[in-house]
Amino acid sequence: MIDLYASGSPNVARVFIALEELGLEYRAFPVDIFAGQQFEDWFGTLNPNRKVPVIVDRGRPDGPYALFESAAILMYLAEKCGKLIPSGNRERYDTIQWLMVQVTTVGPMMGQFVHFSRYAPEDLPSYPVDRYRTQAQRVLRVMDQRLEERSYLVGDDLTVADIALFPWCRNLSLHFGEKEAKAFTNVTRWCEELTTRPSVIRALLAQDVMRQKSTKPEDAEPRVLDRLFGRNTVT
Ligand SMILES: N[C@@H](CCC(=O)N[C@@H](CS)C(=O)NCC(=O)O)C(=O)O
Repeated sequence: MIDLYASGSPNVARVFIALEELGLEYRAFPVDIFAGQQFEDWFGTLNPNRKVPVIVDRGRPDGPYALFESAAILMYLAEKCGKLIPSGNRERYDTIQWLMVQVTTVGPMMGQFVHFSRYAPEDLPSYPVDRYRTQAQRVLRVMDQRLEERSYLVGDDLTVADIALFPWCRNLSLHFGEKEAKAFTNVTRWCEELTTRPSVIRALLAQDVMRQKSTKPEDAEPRVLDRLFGRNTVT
């Protein structure tokens, strides 16, 4: 049994997708980020970095094991089941390479773009939001080229790299507008295909349940938002 500490965010969606794709037995527990639950003592013992997702694998012979960072969780689950990471040396490192593109570029650039577009003070110059938009769009073009020649990022089969990158990519029209999003033709085709997979449909529904059980960003108390966003405070 895997326990997943979750929210309704893209970083958590990828873990729901992997659990569903691998057919693992799991339970999901919402952590109410916009109510500041990640700062409670019990959560710090699971993840000292105080972010979701976290999993606890309760099925190990050597006792429960807690793991955080969504990409590390994807690799752990894939290796546990011997699926979603190819065994051939080149394909394996191609998978890790594209997983790293999520960790180092798509995740941080999209995350900061969304932060500055939604939460920055209105009088802030447009430099940060422009910078994160162009950097996100640049790496999306790289992905788009890669997907021109293959069904998935590594080849003909789904890997953890696709699962890691899909949650940010599936909402491009929401972030950049329909016209700009559609220009990423191959990313759009790949997202549409992934969206119809039964495991992805189940995962996104499970993610939605987490969202419904949590405080909405617009209802968060200002002091929680300040702490969450690290405004003038280090947590
Ligand atoms: N690199 C981390 C990012 C995790 C992350 O940023 N989680 C957010 C939810 S999307 C969170 O828990 N934020 C709470 C906070 O920053 O206080 C991962 O991929 O797991």
